[in-house]
Amino acid sequence: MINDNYAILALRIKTWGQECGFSDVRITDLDLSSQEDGLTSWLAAGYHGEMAYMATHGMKRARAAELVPGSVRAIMVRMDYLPPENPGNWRELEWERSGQAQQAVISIYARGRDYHKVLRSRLQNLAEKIATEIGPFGYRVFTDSAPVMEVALAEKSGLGWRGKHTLMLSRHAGSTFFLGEIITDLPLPIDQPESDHCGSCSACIDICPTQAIIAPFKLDARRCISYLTIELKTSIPVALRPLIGNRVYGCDDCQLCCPWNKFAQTGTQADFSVRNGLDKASMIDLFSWSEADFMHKLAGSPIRRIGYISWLRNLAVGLGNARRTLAAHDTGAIDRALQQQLTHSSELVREHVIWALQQSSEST
Ligand code: B12
Ligand code: SF4
Ligand code: SF4
Repeated sequence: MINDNYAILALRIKTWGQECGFSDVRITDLDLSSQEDGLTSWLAAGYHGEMAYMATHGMKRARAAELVPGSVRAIMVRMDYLPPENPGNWRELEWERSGQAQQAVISIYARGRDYHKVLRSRLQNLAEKIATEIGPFGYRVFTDSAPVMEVALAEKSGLGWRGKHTLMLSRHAGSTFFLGEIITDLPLPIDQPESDHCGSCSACIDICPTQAIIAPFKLDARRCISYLTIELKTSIPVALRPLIGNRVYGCDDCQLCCPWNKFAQTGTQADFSVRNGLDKASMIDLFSWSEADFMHKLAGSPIRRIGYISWLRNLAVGLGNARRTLAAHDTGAIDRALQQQLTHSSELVREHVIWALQQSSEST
């Protein structure tokens, strides 16, 4: 194919991408050598905590070309995830819920179907559409599934710029979207990066409950609530527990406060509609789920990946934090829920439940 034809193909891929449910599609080369120093120092500082896969893959994350032999480009996609039924004042509602100590706050991205499944199938549709038009070509689709620095690739492709919270931001869509890519051997023309629009703002750094954003563009994952409630499999450090509040799965605070998220786009995928009332659930209700309930109700949800033990651990921390906001005579329902799990077979669960029962308004 001659160059002009690749330029036309690139335009058509962008249109097909939109037909497959992506709000934006950009193309970049695979050179992430400028990220290698940053990645090395991030790993050397131990900011990845217990995410062993981050260390295992090491520099591979900055060498996307090694993932698919002969590959030269990444077709980067953005998929917006605010639930289709999203109310316009979603950010106010989210803040309100974080202030309601007994309500469970589950990160918005995790209230519907697992995005890995949704993006992978839409990316596969896009790749098959390309193959139908041009014949077989070399590719693999990824979303969060390969050791590759997706935000850095997306930044190069011009999907947006990297905010000081380290996430990708778009002037047209804020940051409430997932990234995915098709790594391919097609030598498509590349797009230009976007400039930085954070300016002097530092709202995300200031608001982070655990001060995980230790400097602009630099996150100590070990302090991030998303890491503590999703990635960490062991005991949550006691000093950080009170700061987690009622966030029982993930955290959205650094995005909720970001001025660019007034441009956040409602997703078009029915898959991201809220399931099981996870935007309105109380911690006591969720804590009463049996393991069978957890497995059944959360089938197809990203939350199931953490497993029932981490789920109970997180809820115990949230309930302990709620207990601290209540007068001693108002803690009855929480105490009963916690006491029922005091004999749980998991040492991890018991330890967090005991901690929770020790929290009281007098101890603050
Ligand atoms: C590991 C991981 C996490 C970890 C670590 C996050 C992180 N910022 O590194 C944890 C579990 C904490 C996490 C949390 C979340 N994640 Co996450 N995560 C990833 C994953 C798998 C890898 C990211 C990575 O490589 N981190 C490693 C470090 C080295 O990356 P880095 O920030 O790019 O590091 C650079 C800087 O540190 C810089 N640097 C280092 N030192 C210094 C010093 C100075 C002075 C400067 C300027 C720079 C600098 O250099 C490094 C290299 O460029 C990606 C998917 C993927 N495959 O890329 C999703 C991904 C980034 N996560 C995503 C999401 C949605 C989230 C959450 C919002 C989920 C939630 N609601 O709870 C939170 C947000 C937390 C946050 N503020 O980042 C999305 C982001 C989409 C978007 N709009 O950008 C991604 C892209 C997944 C996807 N496919 O959609 N995540
Ligand atoms: S996700 Fe929450 S804990 Fe993590 S950096 Fe953002 S505000 Fe901080
Ligand atoms: S809150 Fe401010 S500093 Fe943080 S990402 Fe948004 S614009 Fe950038």
